[in-house]
Amino acid sequence: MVVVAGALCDGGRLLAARRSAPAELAGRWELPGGKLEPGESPEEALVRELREELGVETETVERIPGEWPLKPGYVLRVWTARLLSGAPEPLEDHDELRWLARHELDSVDWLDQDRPAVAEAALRLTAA
Ligand code: DCM
Repeated sequence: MVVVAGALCDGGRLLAARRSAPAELAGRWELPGGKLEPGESPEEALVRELREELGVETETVERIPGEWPLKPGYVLRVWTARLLSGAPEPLEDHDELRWLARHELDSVDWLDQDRPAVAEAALRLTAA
């Protein structure tokens, strides 16, 4: 099973989202996303998840190479994404959002499995 997550970049900053559940992950920060639904491409799933969780319209830009193991049977794949409209709000699954500049990326406690993708996304952060 594939879990997709988005490195949403805007104005040279990356969006970090603090999980509100489950208990063992609550308080840790992640790249927002979720599980594919039947028949969806990963990119479609990510656009849907970001709409549901954050209330924004986005488009995927590029896959960050690699995949990272989650619980048994699940892997994490990450895409960079661009904001098309809206301002992210923590509508579901998160209780706080922060836009982080490259030098601020270490200021939140990322989920271990998200850290390699965050490091790669940092290299791709541009002012665009
Ligand atoms: N997950 C993760 N990193 C992310 C997004 C999700 O490790 N950036 C994990 C947390 C859950 C699983 O994927 O175990 C499914 O996520 P969700 O509960 O958000 O659907």
